[in-house]
Amino acid sequence: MTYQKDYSRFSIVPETQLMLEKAARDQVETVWDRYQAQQPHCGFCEMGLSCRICMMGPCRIDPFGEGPQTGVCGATADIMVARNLGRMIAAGAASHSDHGRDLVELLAKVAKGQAPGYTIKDPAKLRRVAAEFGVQADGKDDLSIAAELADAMFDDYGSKKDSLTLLSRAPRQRRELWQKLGITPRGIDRETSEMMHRTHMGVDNDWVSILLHGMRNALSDGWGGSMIATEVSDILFGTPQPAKSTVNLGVLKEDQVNIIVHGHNPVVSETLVAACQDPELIRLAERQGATGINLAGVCCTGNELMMRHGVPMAGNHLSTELVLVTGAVEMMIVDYQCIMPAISDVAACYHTKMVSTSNKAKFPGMEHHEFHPENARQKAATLVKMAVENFTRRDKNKVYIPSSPQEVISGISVEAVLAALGGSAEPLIAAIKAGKIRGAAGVVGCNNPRIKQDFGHITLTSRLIANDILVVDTGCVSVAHARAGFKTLEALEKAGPGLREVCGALGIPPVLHVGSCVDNVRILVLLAALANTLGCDISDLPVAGSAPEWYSEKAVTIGCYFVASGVFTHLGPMPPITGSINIVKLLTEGLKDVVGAAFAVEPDPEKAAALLIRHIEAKRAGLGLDSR
Ligand code: XCC
Ligand code: SF4
Repeated sequence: MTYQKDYSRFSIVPETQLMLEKAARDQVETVWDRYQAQQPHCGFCEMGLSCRICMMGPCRIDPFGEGPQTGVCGATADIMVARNLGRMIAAGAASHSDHGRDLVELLAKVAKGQAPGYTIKDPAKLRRVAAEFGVQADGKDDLSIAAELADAMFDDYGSKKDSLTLLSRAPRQRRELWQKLGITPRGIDRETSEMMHRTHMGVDNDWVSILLHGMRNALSDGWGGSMIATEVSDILFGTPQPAKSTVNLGVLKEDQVNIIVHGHNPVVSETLVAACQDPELIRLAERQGATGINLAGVCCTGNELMMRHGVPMAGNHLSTELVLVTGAVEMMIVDYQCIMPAISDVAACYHTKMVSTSNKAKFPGMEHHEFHPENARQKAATLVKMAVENFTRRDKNKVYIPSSPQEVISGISVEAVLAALGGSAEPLIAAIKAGKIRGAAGVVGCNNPRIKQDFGHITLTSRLIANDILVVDTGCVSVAHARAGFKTLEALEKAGPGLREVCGALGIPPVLHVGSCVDNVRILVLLAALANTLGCDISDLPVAGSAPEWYSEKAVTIGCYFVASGVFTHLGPMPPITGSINIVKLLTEGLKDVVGAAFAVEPDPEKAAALLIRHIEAKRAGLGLDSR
């Protein structure tokens, strides 16, 4: 293949380029090869103009006006695009919220004493969240509170309510707006289920109405399922506190047993942290000729462990295969979401054992070891032992670790931000008012082979911090930023003078790691706290969101709940909506008059930076602050 020599076309990350060379030598196919093989992508699908919702179809609409202009049922371009987008939102919301449900189930099991190996690590947060759910804590022990809280949370998933509990965190103006628009989310599962219903043939055929329900469905994730996922994770595993860690392929150790966790839900990976520290298993590793057991993460389950335990991260989405190409991984343990099914084929070229752990996520070529709260501790020990025993099968000639670890400061929960600020958001607001910090941006989301790996993230964020905009990140961007050295105090040199001064005084980097994809809700909570302190709505704040390299349905949902919460949000890759000019206009313009924020799509990160900066300065002017 002719493109193989020029790996800088695929990624700006030097270690990725080196590993792609090794992959070619080892005859390993990667996501970039498969992406190339798919070119050109289907133009109908890219525009949202194909539909296979029913078996009168599948149907396509001709965007040039010559072929059919409706599906067999009569669906127009507007209806088709809206239904397709609606189903993307539903899938994203379902993914996050089902992850949240798994945590609530664990909380309930912990309360009943049925989950050995798990405890309540943050009882103070348990009590705070329980109070929000109306659980009386007086005189009760932690486990009784946990049982009642889990029950109350299960209720938020159902149909008994007309509003989700944690919406109370949103500013009053925002809640009133949602009410007026009829998009207050009622039950987490209900909104997703209703979206699937509405988009069945012959139900909701008003594209505006479908998209409004899309907002409601996304809000049920942001202020519902995802928020529950984050809060319960903090209660069970501890609320993150700033700590140092390391990133990139250099975190793999040539002389140790390397175990990688991949996926999203900390339920499995948390138990592995303890198992990897078991002195008996470490002695076993030594007997195999290793000097220890090294646990590292990729994707969001990696983010969860880094945030809470400082466990290093080996890479982000597009690096997941390349981690295995190092030939130094004894075992990869996956839970769910973003795990490419091809990954077992990569592992098969090396000695790496692949293990799946969730009853809802099985993969070809993986050994399935199902984790449940009841057996997780013992399963974790079994897997680590298997990994250790696999060390002697490693082929030293195939091992190549291309880089040395990059330092990173992680673990910035809202609680940690407020503690760093001395207990309240006031100092941050003062710095924004004084214009030292112009505003803040959440740069979040994935990698996507459509875009050179990390190029979108790094270019955009460099411009933002140089213009005194504080950046917070989650998901796979967090690894991109960390790899580029943005999460060290040295990175303050890249920041504008005001941001450098404020962050320098606080001893924090200009780019703050707030967590995994579900942890985007930490950004919502922080924005709500800022708006409530200022007595304004979220849409009045000098803030913006961006997903420069998004790929996943979850990212669509996140984008929608940010916009519906009043945050201007930029997307790098164009979502499949260009088949409907009405919908493009609504999402990029019209929504401003509806929810006070809209989307912008701009593949060029330089231009995107200009959009974000302009937006933030305009919001400053709106608040009566100085504006550049
Ligand atoms: Fe997946 Fe969350 Fe995207 Fe990374 S960032 S590719 S969704 S792992 Ni959320
Ligand atoms: Fe075609 Fe309508 Fe069926 Fe979609 S729902 S496949 S447009 S007939």
